[in-house]
Amino acid sequence: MCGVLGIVGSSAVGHRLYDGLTLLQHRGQDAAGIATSSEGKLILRKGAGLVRDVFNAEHMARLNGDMGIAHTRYPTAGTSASAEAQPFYVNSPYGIVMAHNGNLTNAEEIKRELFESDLRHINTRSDSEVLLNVFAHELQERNPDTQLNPADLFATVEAVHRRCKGAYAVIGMLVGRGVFAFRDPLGIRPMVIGVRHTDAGTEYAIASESVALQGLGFALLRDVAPGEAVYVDVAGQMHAQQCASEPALTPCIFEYVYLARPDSIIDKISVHKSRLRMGERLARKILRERPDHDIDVVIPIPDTSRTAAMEVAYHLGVKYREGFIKNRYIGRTFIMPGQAMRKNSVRQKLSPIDLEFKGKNCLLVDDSIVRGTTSNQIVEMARDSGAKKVYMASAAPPVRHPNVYGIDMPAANELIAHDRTVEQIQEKIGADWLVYQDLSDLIEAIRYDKHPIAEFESCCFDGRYVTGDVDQAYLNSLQQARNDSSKQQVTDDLQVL
Ligand code: PIN
Repeated sequence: MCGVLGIVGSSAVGHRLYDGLTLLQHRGQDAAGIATSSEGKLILRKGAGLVRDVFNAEHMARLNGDMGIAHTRYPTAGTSASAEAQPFYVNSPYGIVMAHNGNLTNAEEIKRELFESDLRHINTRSDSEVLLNVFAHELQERNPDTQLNPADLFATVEAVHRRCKGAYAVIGMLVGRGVFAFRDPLGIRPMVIGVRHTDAGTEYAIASESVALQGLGFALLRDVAPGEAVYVDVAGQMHAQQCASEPALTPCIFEYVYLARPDSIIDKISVHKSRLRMGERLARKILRERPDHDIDVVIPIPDTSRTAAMEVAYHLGVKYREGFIKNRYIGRTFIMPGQAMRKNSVRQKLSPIDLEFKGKNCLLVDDSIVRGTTSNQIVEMARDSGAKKVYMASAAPPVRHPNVYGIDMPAANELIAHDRTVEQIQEKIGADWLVYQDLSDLIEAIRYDKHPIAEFESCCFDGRYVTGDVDQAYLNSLQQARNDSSKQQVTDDLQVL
């Protein structure tokens, strides 16, 4: 998962892109990049690390111009090499920079086509570079005018939809001409448009999450529709068109569970409210399964689970207590590549307040259990702090299958729930009782009031891959390419010395 952002403003956008990226930092902490366009020139700065580490005052002073795009990256199909920081650039046609959130499930096949028929060189392992080259090739094929006609861009996106499979929310810029964005025909990854009226003119911003728009003073206009392409030209005119033959909104369910910020609204649904409802439904399940439960206290595993945990406590009628204090100077464990690093950081990251556990039957609530590394150590910590019984509840169902649409849940064998029953998982994490949210409850918690989402992309829970092109051979190749050890072995292809 990654965060993307683009602005066409009536004044400089560099600092605004920076500020917006910090609001999308939770979507990826591996690398960041900003590209702006000023007087027909492209200015690009990108590198490995957090937004605050990649850009210094000098870079910011040079990122001039009234339009630009930005990206914050977590590696999925690619690697964590700094050469794969985004946006990527090709010089023809126009000079295009592009950044992408998602994962192409047919990247290898397209790579071959690009090499053999389109005569394009792909230099990294990133599927975003593949996507950019497909886009550039298809745009060139349309012999576009010097000033881009939006119809050519829309025809290009149509062709991209035909060639590319998987999940992609894309932001791009044609140097000196405008900023474009599009979302795959199933709208798997989120993308919203914001508007801001100023004395100097109307400005548009497009972002992965509405929290970035809000922070920059843009009003949320709407979501980019699945399959739709949007183009904001240099004059600040917005053009939009549906470019997919059969669009169907199928958003990633995990955005609501954990990925997105609670203050974001995705596909018209408040992430915060969906998490409140997850808590309520989880409490109902607990009461169904254990009507005579002996839970004394509900303790969240910070941060994401707090919203659901509060509702669990409320509906169970027991106390809610903060029992784990998080060291705010350490990053998200889920988001750090490498199992060894993850294991180490749990105890560094969370420390218990003993008196909240001592002699009590505690229900620990987490947003999800993925690898189980955290849960295992947390249960142990609760026991060490004197808990009488340690129960564990997950606001999401068991994560049993790899995600292929842009979330790093790589090898099935790394997932604690893969090929295990709930009882076996309970035993493995050492809890006295383990309860998971049911998938049907999770869906209803998000899709309240008959919201028009027909279905969710929920492959990690049910193993159903909505793009229809994912088979065991693909999953095996992904496992090979993405497992933690091979990620660490990869080095940059582009040897800039
Ligand atoms: C943590 C959110 N959340 C905690 C992410 C850990 C799974 N993990 C998913 C639980 S926070 S593990 O809100 O960002 O602080 O099962 O893979 O160990």
